[in-house]
Amino acid sequence: MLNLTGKNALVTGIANNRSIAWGIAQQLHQAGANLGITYLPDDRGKMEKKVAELVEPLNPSLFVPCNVQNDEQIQSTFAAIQEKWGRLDILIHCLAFANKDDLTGGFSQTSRAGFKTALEISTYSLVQLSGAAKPLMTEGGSIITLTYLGGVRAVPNYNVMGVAKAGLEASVRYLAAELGPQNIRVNAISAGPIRTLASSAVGGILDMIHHVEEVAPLRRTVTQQEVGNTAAFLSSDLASGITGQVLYVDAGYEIMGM
Ligand code: NAD
Ligand code: 0WE
Repeated sequence: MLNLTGKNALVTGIANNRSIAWGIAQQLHQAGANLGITYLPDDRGKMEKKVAELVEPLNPSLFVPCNVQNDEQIQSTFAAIQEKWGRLDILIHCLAFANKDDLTGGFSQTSRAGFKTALEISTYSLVQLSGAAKPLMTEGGSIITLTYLGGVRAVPNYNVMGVAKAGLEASVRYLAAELGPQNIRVNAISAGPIRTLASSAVGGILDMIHHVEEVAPLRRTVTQQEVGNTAAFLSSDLASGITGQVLYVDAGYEIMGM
């Protein structure tokens, strides 16, 4: 049985009840993990209230603001973990952002600023959070990030996010190589398209989902819960021999040629 009792897990990327991170947090909680949740703060405190209400049933012992563009917030997040828990076992990186204009039209028209934003938030943040987690993962650990097929194939309109995901998957390999001697495993889950806040803002996402439903071996898309189950597995000792990998949770879509 999958058992995460006694493990401390930090989950980033919950915005609402459709977030993939929410599916992951629920499965980690069910497996007995002690949860810390971060949220992206806004000026009005609306996000804080919304996410706090959502995660309340999971009894998080840590609930902190963490905008990954803000070094101080990252520092204070890990200072809080050090102080309250003393040790971190599981880090879930489940966030991405690109400007909306950069997710449509010609990739060659991507601006310098848009490229920088997408890679800073979606790619560099994994490197930075992992670096901050490293000294706290004193009994080994598991770091998990979320990626998408658009990082290895040219998916229409995914554009600069595809480049960010390619960099993210390469970062997984370099982090796995560096942190392996400390028994910290680093892996990515490549999820098929799921309707979330981020994906619903994308034009044509429903057509993409219908295409997957026709072509994928399982003839359907995947759920947040299925991604959460895979994250719980990768977090656990059942996955003790797996690091540096990209694991597809996509109803088999990635293997198809037509
Ligand atoms: P979502 O909108 O629920 O989650 C994205 C999260 O990123 C939000 O919680 C948001 O607050 C956070 N975020 C954005 N900018 C941030 C910043 N500067 N600092 C901290 N947090 C920030 O959407 P989602 O689909 O659940 O996305 C989660 C992850 O899953 C992303 O990495 C995404 O690329 C990946 N993914 C999504 C799909 C899909 O189809 N939905 C498929 C494969 C991979
Ligand atoms: O990684 C993602 C979503 C990434 C994303 C989405 C948005 C929309 C709103 C990043 N930044 C933003 N910025 C916004 O302003 N996915 C894997 C879902 C997704 O996004 C696509 C897809 C799929 C699938 C964009 C184009 C084409 C396909």
